[in-house]
Amino acid sequence: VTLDGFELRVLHLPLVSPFTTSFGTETVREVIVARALADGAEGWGEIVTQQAPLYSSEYTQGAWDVATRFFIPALLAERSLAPERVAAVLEPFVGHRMAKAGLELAVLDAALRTEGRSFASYAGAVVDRVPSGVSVGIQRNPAALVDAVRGYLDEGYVRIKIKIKPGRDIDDTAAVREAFGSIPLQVDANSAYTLADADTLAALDRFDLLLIEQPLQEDDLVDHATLAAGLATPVCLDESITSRKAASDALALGSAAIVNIKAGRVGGYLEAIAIHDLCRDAGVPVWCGGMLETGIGRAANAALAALPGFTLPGDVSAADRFYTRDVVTEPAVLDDGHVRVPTGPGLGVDIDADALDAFTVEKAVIRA
Ligand code: OSB
Ligand code: MG
Repeated sequence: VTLDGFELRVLHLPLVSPFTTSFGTETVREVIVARALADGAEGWGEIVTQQAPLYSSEYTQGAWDVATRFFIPALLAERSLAPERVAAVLEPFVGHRMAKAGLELAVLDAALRTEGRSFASYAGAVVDRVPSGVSVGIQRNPAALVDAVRGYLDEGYVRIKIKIKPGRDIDDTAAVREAFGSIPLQVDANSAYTLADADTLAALDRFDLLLIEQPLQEDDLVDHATLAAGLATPVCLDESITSRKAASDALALGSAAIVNIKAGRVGGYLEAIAIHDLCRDAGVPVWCGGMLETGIGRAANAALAALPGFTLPGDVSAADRFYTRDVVTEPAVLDDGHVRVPTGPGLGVDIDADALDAFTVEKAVIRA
């Protein structure tokens, strides 16, 4: 496509309830939406950074700065640019993978809309709906957690993930297991532990969890391998898997038996597909993670999760798990525990311009 420019917006979307993890509580989702202007068409992407660098080193204003100062000028300097070349053009810049991913998605959406082809078909989706799991934040106490989980099970979610942290792990997990029996259940520590906590983490083995997600720090691949060797529960990595190379290293070291794939964290949907392919060849199950996406990233995630190696339910929930109003005209809904894979051109979603404007707190247009 020939790029004419980009529009970036910072959005503030109120959450239906606070979302608490081991690294903090959010009540408003701050996120960047990118619009690529190309050949008279447009394409949409989402930069999934959060307001503060707590989950990863990236954060909204940092992504805004690197995108407007470096990435967008580099992309616009190319006269004509295939979406498959975006990563190569941005490759000299170190890191900032979420910023790269959001811009790549906008270019990809513009190109696919021009061709009239869906992202799902382009990516290699093999199903038209994906099973929907839900990520449940830390609540006031285990009883409140059981209430929250009950609500999601009643809605039809097929897999529950609960957030844990030191002091809010064994009792919370036990309460959910005891209340609901043998439901598909997993836990996510968001890097809150060290190897010194190995005994506590081993105590989770008795709950027959699908997996434990990211118990240790992002760069602790060797410690994750050591921990995994002593646990019955499979270790799944999220934060640590920043690229195809990191995924292949983690598999070689035995640091992960399962991989969470998030396109933002790995620098784009094309890199995410490559990690899917790598894990599939290695016989390692993957599932699609989430970053409280708007309808833009949520549509892309549903398509990604439809690839054949995504054999575990992902954090691909209905939009109303987080938001009362979305920026797309037809927000994702839960139907029989599944979310539909969009089939229209590009991401297959239409932007609700009024909603987008209502949530916008900062906007910039950069032209070629
Ligand atoms: O660790 O998976 C995570 C949200 C923000 C940052 C990190 C994570 C999460 C979630 C939410 O768990 C998943 C979702 O978007 O549904
Ligand atoms: Mg996680």
